[in-house]
Amino acid sequence: MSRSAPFLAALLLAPLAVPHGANAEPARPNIVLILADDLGYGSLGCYGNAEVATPHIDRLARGGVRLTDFHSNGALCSPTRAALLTGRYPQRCAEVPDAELSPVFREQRRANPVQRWAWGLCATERTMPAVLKQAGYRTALIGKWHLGYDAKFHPMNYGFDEFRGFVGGNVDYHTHVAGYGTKELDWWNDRRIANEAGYSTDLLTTYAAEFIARNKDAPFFLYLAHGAVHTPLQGRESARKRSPVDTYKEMVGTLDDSVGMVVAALCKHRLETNTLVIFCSDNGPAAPPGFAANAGLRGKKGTLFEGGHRVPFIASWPGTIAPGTTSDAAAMSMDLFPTFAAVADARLPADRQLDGIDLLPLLKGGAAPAPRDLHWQSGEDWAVRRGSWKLAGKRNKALSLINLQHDIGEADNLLEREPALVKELMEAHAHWVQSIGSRSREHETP
Ligand SMILES: [Ca+2]
Repeated sequence: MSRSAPFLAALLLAPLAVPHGANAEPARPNIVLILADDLGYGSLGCYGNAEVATPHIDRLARGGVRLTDFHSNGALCSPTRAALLTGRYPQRCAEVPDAELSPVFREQRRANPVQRWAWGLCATERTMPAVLKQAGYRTALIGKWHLGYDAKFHPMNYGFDEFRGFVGGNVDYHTHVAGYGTKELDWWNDRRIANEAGYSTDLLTTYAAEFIARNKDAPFFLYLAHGAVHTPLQGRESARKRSPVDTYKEMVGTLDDSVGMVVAALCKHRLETNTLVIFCSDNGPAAPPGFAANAGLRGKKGTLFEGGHRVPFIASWPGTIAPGTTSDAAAMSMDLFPTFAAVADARLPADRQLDGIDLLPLLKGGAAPAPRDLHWQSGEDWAVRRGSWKLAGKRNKALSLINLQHDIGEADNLLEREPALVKELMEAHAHWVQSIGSRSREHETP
């Protein structure tokens, strides 16, 4: 009796341990997107950096798939965020006609046509949060918006149920005052500006954990867009004197702590096997000299060398994505919208062209996506990628042809040796520019 009782108890309890009973509808998966700001390709332990400690992000990578050829759509913050939320090249959707702007921003634009404050995500765009919300998801932006400052560009106009964070490019990590431009408080609770004491990365993490707890019984989409590791260089203890590199390492560490706490919140509410977690960055690094942020890639934030846009990407979904895998398939920020729509079984907008593709089959271990060209444009600089070839240029002139398979450091310019390929890729770029109606500029300063 004493030996059979635990066995009997185990049998009786067994059905309770199954997440979804035979008669229950399977819960729809949650989606957590953690976006780091200005985090370089080589700035994490799992991407070969031996100087920083990123145990939580490394564990996330060990539990899922890590991409080695993932790219931000832009070399700067805003273009990537526009692509990410629309599934489209940012050049399609980042401009707003004068008539749609409030007078103060219209005047700013007149005074300086490339002035960043006057631009934002077109109100007519169908966004990822709007589509997920329509499919029954609770949606939150916790962190950085950076897709327009005018009230008409407020993130809650684009499908987010909740917003905690800042609308600008960066804030002081302690005072939450806008890092440039207005110099005003930029710390929001939904549509109100409301400051709170605390280090911004930690505050955002707390909000994220609270959002998960509040929505544990409903499908949710959490877009945790950290300010870290964007400037200013500020650790948790602002008065402590350290070298810029040491402060930067601490900031990478705060990002890692955040990932650990978000994953812990999912585990606490038993959501880990029903939640897709993505971690990636919005562009290359702007790290202080002396920190090996880019694993030897050429260039950094703001350039169209690999160092400007090849970024870390990790996807974890225990039980659905095989642990400890890597893929060298090329993918881009704009692919996340179609991917999330597939996860949520949500309907993609039928009235406009999406440029991104569903990465879910790849993340689940399937074949690489069908071959496609990838394009970048930053100011007058542009690049096009076909297979392992990358042609980069400025205005109408091609400047370099690189075979990334043999030359990821972009040192060996093959422009003169491959004229036929250069011509093909020039034509591909020209066709792309024509197809998006680009005015060939990005409305942001680094
Ligand atoms: Ca950025």
